Amino acid sequence: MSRPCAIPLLFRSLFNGTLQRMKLGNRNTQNAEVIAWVGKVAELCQPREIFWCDGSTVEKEALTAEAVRSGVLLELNPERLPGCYYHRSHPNDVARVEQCTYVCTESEEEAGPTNNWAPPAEMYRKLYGLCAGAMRDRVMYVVPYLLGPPKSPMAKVGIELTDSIYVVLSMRIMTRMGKVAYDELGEGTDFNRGLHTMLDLDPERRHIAHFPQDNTIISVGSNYGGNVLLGKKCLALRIGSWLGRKEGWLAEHMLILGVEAPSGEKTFVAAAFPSACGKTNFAMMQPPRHFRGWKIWTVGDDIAWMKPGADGCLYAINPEFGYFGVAPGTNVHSNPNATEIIKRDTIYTNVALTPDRDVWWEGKGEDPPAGTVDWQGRPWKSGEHAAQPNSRFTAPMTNNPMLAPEAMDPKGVPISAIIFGGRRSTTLPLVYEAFNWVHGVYMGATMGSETTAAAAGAVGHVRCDPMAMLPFTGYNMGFYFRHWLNMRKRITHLPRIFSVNWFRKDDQGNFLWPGYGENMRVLEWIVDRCHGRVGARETPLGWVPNARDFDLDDLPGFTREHFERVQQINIEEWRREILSQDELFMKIYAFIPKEMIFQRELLVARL
Ligand code: SAT
Ligand code: MN
Repeated sequence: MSRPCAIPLLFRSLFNGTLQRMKLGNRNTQNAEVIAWVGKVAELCQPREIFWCDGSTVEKEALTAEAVRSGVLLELNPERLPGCYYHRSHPNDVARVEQCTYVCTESEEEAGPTNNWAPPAEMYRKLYGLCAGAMRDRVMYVVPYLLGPPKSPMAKVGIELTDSIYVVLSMRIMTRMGKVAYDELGEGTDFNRGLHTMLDLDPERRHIAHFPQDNTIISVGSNYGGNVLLGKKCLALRIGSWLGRKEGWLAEHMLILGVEAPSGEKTFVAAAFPSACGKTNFAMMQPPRHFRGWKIWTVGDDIAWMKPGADGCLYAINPEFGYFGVAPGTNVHSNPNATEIIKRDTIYTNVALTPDRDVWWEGKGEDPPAGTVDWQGRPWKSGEHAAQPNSRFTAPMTNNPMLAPEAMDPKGVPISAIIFGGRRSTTLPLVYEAFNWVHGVYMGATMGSETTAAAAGAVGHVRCDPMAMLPFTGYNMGFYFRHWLNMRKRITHLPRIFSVNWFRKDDQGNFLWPGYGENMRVLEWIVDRCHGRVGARETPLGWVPNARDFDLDDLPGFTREHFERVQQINIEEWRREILSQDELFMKIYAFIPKEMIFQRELLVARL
């Protein structure tokens, strides 16, 4: 840094002035509701100070300096990784914790059988008890943020109160944080109230509780991204899906990308894959050389808010402003764009650290240099994880050279295709297309995926993860399917719906499809289908590409036979697949729309 002393001094003056500024009313907002609520929470949590964030660069520098001073962040090698910082979380706090995540609706039925439910009054009582005096020796930061582009009819304001400086700096990357949110809110009272305190990171006291009826979130006892960056999974998906049902739109665990053809034609698609199944890679894909003149534009890599427009199309915005991506496996082959994006202004969490203050993870490419320490700060030993499998980078989307200009458009982008995908080593072909919307909803509702390190628990077993939303639907999953079915009536130009699987393997465990940039070939077929330019063959599952139509040129070693194998439909495997859907269907049987049952019967009959 060019002025090593200036920042801490500035920081001290900012902090010393805080209480005084509070009294003077300099809170960056005059919104009475916000001020009253912050006062109420301060009374409960008893912070040493209150810091009202404005999102400015000066503030970022001051907070970063404080985070470094207090050991929360370590500055990385400024020549190689300018503006980048390193963070280690507590080893017991490295992923989302679904068993500690609650949806507190008035009735248990509203939360439904796939969510942990508790009565709101009971949960408030318990969490207020845990929060009482919890910030006594800490600063409480007031973090205003906007989800979605300013002036978008779909944008929403949230305010997170947190005692974690790591959360503040991460929220500043992940959302439009600061004054912009107050400007959007004005005198209004419609904002999400988020309260986060780390407590002592005791997993026994960890709770991530949602109160959809009050547009409120309380998260205690964690400092891991998905549990504490309340704009992300908590507001943008769990509360978002609840609001979406109420207001006639969809909050989905989907990337959004634009495909630009050599003709200049741009087609936007949204794709739902579960956590750590390649959404970020797909959203930033670089087409292989064979696709000269084609471009992929990223709108978002994790969350889509989609609403029917006046013209009858389905429009999507990315509510986020940054990427919270899985580090392991990120390299110039899997995601060349990301390797550029994360070279500056990035916070790394739980990756390994090299002696020259660079970062390392499994699948980065080269071997780690001698003296590398692992994510827990211990000398790394070969054969052990250097980076935690769910280690992450947090980087601003404005670093992305392929950021779609439309990502800033308040009206969003029109969606031509919706893609559902999972991580499946068997059964699921590379690509097929639904016969119609209702069939597509059934496909999404019954998708299964092998579990990953993004959530605490065993990895690698197949579980039903409808629309990749099992951990994120903030209400009854049966009602959620009904809402998807009902959307059909509100959209004149329905997107086509596809299923993809990049992860199918042969009996020896080798991947049958090269994946990564080559997924462009699948995308080309999908885009051509959307524009009615290519035919397809009917199968029991849906429409599949005619082998002659699927672009395999310039893909050495991959023949038509390989394509047939990755597309193969094995009737026995599919019978087992349908039986495995019982696990979810039985659980939500009382609420499941009958269309889902009929679709299943039709599939059985076709098989
Ligand atoms: O940890 S997050 O929930 O933010 C990321 C993910 O699991 O999708
Ligand atoms: Mn995600």
